[in-house]
Amino acid sequence: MKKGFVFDLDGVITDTAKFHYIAWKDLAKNLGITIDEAFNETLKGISRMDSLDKILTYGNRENDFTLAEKEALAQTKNDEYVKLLADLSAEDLLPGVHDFLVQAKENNIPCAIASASKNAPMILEKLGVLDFFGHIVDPETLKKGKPDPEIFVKAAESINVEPKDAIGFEDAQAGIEGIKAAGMYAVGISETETLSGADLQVASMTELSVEQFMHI
Ligand code: B16
Ligand code: MG
Repeated sequence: MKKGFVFDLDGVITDTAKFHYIAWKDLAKNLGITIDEAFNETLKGISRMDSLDKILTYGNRENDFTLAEKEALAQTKNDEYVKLLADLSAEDLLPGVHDFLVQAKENNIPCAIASASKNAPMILEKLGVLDFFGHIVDPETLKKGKPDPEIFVKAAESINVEPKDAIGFEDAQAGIEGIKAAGMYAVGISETETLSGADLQVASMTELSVEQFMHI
């Protein structure tokens, strides 16, 4: 019966997609590949290496690089991405997030992060909210990425909550599918897209209160 909250990072806690986009766009350009914002949408929630593979396939260059070369390309992208995060601060929290985390703490509801990002701990620290989370799933430990439920099941277990008593928050379709496959309640957060399969969808976390999840 003990409730718990499991949050995606990019698109739920903060909007780092715009920085991923700049870094991927620059890397792709150097490889003779042009990506636009619509293509960037397809990279949301997708791991770094899977994102690179998608870009190379999009540019018909999927067979042009060895694994070592691809790892070097992913590192180059990450170096630029991390530089773009230099000024990240509490002001970059998405609306309603801080209030919701404070309410969760007041109600003793544990929170975990289920993000594909290896940069999650550093980003949460810069945003000033690291201490609200009992656990951050390390994406290196996963066999499969979203939409596989593994990351969400691990996140719930890490805070000693059964998946059926956990509420997951996601901005990407792959994430909603993973949350539902984990047997959890799914809250979709998106102003622009309809997230199919979500139990509840809102445009922003300002529309949510911890109280409404106490008895579901
Ligand atoms: P990194 P999420 C995801 O974050 C991003 O949406 C996705 O664009 C990115 O490729 C992925 O993290 C990996 O990030 O390169 O920092 O390890 O939405 O799962 O919080
Ligand atoms: Mg996301």
